[in-house]
Amino acid sequence: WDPSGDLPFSRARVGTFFQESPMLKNPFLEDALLRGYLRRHLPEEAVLTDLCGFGERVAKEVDAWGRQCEVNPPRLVQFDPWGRRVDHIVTSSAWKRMKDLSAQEGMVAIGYERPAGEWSRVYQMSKLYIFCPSAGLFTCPLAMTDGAAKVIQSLGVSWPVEEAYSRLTTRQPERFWTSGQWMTERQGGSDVGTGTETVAVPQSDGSYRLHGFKWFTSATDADMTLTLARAQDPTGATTPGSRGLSLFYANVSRDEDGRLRGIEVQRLKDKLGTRQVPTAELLLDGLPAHRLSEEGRGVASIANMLTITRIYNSVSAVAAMRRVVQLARDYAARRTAFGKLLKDHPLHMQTLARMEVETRGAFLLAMDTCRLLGREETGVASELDAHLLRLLTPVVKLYTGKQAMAVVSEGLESFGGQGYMEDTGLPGILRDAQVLSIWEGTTNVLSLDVLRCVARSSGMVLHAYFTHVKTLLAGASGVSALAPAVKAVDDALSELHGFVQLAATRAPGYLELAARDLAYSLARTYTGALLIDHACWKGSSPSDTYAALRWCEQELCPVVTKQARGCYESNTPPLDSALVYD
Ligand code: UCC
Ligand code: FAD
Repeated sequence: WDPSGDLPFSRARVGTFFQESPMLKNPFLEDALLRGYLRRHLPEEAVLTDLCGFGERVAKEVDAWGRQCEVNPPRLVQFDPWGRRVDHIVTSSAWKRMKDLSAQEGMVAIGYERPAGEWSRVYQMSKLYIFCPSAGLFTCPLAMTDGAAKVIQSLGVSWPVEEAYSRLTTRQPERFWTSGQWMTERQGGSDVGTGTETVAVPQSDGSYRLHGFKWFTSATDADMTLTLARAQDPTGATTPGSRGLSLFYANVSRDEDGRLRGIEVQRLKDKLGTRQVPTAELLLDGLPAHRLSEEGRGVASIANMLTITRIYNSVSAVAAMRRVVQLARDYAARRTAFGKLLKDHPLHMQTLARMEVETRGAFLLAMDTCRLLGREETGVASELDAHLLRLLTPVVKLYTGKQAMAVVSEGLESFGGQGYMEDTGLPGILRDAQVLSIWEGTTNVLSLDVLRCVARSSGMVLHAYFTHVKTLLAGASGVSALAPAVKAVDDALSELHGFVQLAATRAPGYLELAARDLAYSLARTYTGALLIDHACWKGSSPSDTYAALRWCEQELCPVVTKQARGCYESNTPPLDSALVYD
């Protein structure tokens, strides 16, 4: 710098202040609730050491690979230079590294090795939770891989999937396979029963050839897939609707000329987010496949996969919230405005504290579902546990999927303009969060799934819900610091009970209109009880109590408020339609 300023050339003067960026620290050590939850339920040294070490690796090494996956998205090479069809999905080296890492770290394997007995799913999902926001969305194929292993295990079929199962659950990178989940076709992703056009043509050796068009197939570089199709009878006829669907297994393999067997990749999707993941449209033109389910039991058989992927979705949603809160609080200790650090502005801290409460509640709801899954898989689940797992799976997926968008969006704002800048990596968190409420069942479709499981259990599912929430509250009786929260949840529970009894006397359309609000009420009330229960634990902190109190200040049971306003009466649908199309 030339103070006299008379040199003919000088560097552009850009000032001397540069803002320090937020720093990612070990996500395990940074997370008081995660560590508290594990100390309470799974205090095994080996588990805590593994998670702490993995957290360190995520912060120091893996997060940068995740960023590479985002900036080097997959691309499709459809033809070779001489015009031959090759359909190569080219992925980044970072994406491949994620696959090896996932195998080595046992991201799927832990769920099947079960080193922590009934708590193994909690262990596995805690690891996933630490991994997710740095994983470059490799968690998407992991979810489907775990889901496929679960389906194979629960169907108890050995041939031809024994080998596949061992590869899906291995820790050896060179043997590790990932799976796809091809359900969605052009006519329907929610309504697969009507929307599936793919036919399965029986072959003389008992196998099938699939012909159809799969409209969304994520992580299409997978080694195998589970998919739905309609088996043809000897006359070539198929059964319409859901009852005509069967579950098929197919290898995604290449012939000696390097061409995909029975598949053409039509194109890769151009997506808002999840750009790290190849999502393709596939023409199935004679894909060799094996039927795994009984004929017509396709949807019921793939339901186990949906349970797993929906739980992964929930854990990913909470992890996205946690990541943005973690970075925001670090930034608040580095950024100054109006003469003091952001962390010293009470209004800014209130904003972050609200995000923290949302994140804590969502964490406990998701982990409780993992707890139930672990109990079911190790044969120690009571009937009540089984009902709760069925109910909570759609509830936690739909609730956390929506909350992730809200918290991450607020989180971006806490970085000011920098939260909007692509090269900070922050906008990608928001883009990737938007999908969480769409894939694996939209909010409305899952709300209807809640109704379905309630109806099909003849009330047992709700009975389990009420019983368990009451048990959780009972543990807090006499804890005066929590009394307002306990009262709020208790009141909400009574209101919910009243609503359910009233709704049972109304026409089916009444509950359909209430489905989303009911699911939210179930989520918020249950989560309130979990926060209270955690705050009652002897190792809890004052912040655990504060979080429970704050959570329970919100409207826990919106379905009752809306019901009182007549929102579900039969005159509302035409009014809603008239308003929308006004
Ligand atoms: O989006 C996708 C992949 C994205 C990438 C992976 C990301 C993973 C997360 C990663 C995070 C980073 S794959 C596509 C996902 N598609 C869906 O989720 C479909 C959404 N639609 C539904 O869920 C619908 O409700 C359907 C398709 C299940 C409705 O089908 P049906 O056939 O009309 O339903 P039915 O007739 O009610 O059910 C048929 C049978 C019944 O069993 P039975 O006959 O024994 O009574 C049901 O009880 O299936 C059973 N069933 C279930 N069982 C249906 N749903 C369930 C369930 N959720 N759990 C247990
Ligand atoms: P639609 O069913 O057309 O839904 C449109 C709207 O209508 C939604 O808001 C929905 O909530 C609402 N709606 C539908 N039915 C009802 C009802 N009965 N009552 C009230 N509201 C209703 N699928 C796969 O099979 N495999 C994949 O790997 C895969 N990857 C994906 C990756 C990405 C990035 C995305 C975005 C999607 C992917 N999907 C995949 C598809 C995804 O599962 C579907 O898009 C999703 O299930 C919704 O189906 P749809 O697109 O047909 O929407």
